[in-house]
Amino acid sequence: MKNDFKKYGWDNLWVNAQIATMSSEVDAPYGLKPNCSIATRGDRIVWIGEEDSLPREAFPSTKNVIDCQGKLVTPGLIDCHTHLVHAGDRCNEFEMRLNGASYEEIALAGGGIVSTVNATRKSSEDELFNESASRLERLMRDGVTTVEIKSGYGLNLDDEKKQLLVAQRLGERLPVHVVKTFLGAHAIPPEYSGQSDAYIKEVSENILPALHSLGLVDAVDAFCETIGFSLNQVEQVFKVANKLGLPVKLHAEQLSNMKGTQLASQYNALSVDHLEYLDSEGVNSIKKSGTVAVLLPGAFYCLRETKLPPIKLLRESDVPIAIATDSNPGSSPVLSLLLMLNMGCTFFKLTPEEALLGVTRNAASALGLAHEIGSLEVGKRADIVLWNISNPAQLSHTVGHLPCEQVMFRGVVRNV
Ligand code: DI6
Ligand code: FE
Repeated sequence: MKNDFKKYGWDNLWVNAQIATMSSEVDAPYGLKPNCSIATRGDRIVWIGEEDSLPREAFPSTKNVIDCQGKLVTPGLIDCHTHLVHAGDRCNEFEMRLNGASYEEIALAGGGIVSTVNATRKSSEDELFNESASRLERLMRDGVTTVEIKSGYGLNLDDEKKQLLVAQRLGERLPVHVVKTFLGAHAIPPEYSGQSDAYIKEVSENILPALHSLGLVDAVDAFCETIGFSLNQVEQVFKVANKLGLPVKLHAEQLSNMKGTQLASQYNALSVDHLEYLDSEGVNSIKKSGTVAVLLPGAFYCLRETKLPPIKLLRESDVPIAIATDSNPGSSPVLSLLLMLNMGCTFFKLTPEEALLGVTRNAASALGLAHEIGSLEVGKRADIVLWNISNPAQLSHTVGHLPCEQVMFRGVVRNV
C-alpha cells in the first residue's frame, strides 16, 4: 500500500469532467475527452483518462478529489501580448478620437504612447506595482494562468528596468506566470525627438544588454511602423537579441504594411502581432519560420479599424493563430481575455475552437512555452481551469459572464 501511495500519491484528482485538452494528440474538436478525469502531483499533470480506467488505488491516496459534475475543464488561459504595467489612463485621448482625431495624429502631437511614458516615469515602483496588480487580478478572473507583459513605457534604462521589475514582482506575488518582454523600441522618447537612430543605438548597445544581464528579459519586441521604427532600426535590435540568445517578436503591419513580418521571420520570431495589413508574401514567410500570428481584436475594435487581418489565408496556410488582449491604455484598454475570444469570432470570423486554441496551445507557442503549457497532457504543467459551463463554445459565445469557477496554478487550486 505504501508503494501504491508513492505511485499514485496524487495531490488533486478532478473527476467527471468534459476535458478540452487542446492537445494535437487527441483527434477531436478541442481535443475533447468527455467524462474524463485529470490528476496532478506537485506542479505536473500525472494522469488523464476515462473514469472506468481510473486505478482504484488512486482514490484513497489522493489528497483532494473534486467532482466536476460534467463541467468543462481547459488548460489555464494564456494572454500572450499585454502592456499591463503602466501608469495612468488615456481617457482624454479616447475623447479626442471621438471628436475626430486619429491615433496617429494624437501620437504625432506628443500624446499617445509618449503620454503614458511620462506618467510611468513619474510613478514609483510601488505605485506601478499596485496599479498593475489590480489590472492583472481582473485578467486572472477569466482563468488566465500565464501572462506576457512588455516594457516600453520607460524608454530609458532606469524606467524600463522599473517596469520589468514590477512585472517580475507581479509573477512572484500573484498565482500567475509572468513572461517579461523588452519593448524598448516602442516609441521615441521625448529627449531623443528627431534622433531615432541615436535612440536605437542606446537601446541596442546599452539598455537591452544591461537588462538582460539582470535576468529581466525573456524576449525582445519592437514596434515596426511609420510612427514607430523602420525595418533597419528593428533589425539592429534583433541582431543584439540574437547575440544574447533571446527570442524576438514584432508589432507588425498594424497600421500599414512595412514588411516587418518578413524581417521577423528571418529572425525566427516567436510571433508577429496585430497584422491587419499583412499580405500574402508576409503569410508565406511566417509559414516557413513557424512564427505564430497573434491577433489583437481589442485594438482593432478600439481603433475602429476596418481592415481585417488575412484570416482565411493564415488558416489555409496552417499558420498558428493566437489571440491576446494587447491590454494597454491607448489602443486596447481591455481586461478580459474571454471578451477577446468573442471579438475574435465576431470580427475575425474565427471559430470558437480556433479562438480557444488562440489563448491556449498557440498562445503557448507564441511565448516559446508549448512544451510546458497550453494543452492538458501528462507531464505538462498543472495549470488548469474548471468552468461552470459544459460546452467550450460558450467561452466565446457569451459576453460579460464570469464562468471561471476554479483555477489550478502549478498544482495549487483556488476558487475564483
Ligand atoms: N501597438 C499597440 O497596440 C500598443 N503598442 C503598439 O506598438 C499601443 C500602445 C499605446 O498606445 O500605448
Ligand atoms: Fe501591443
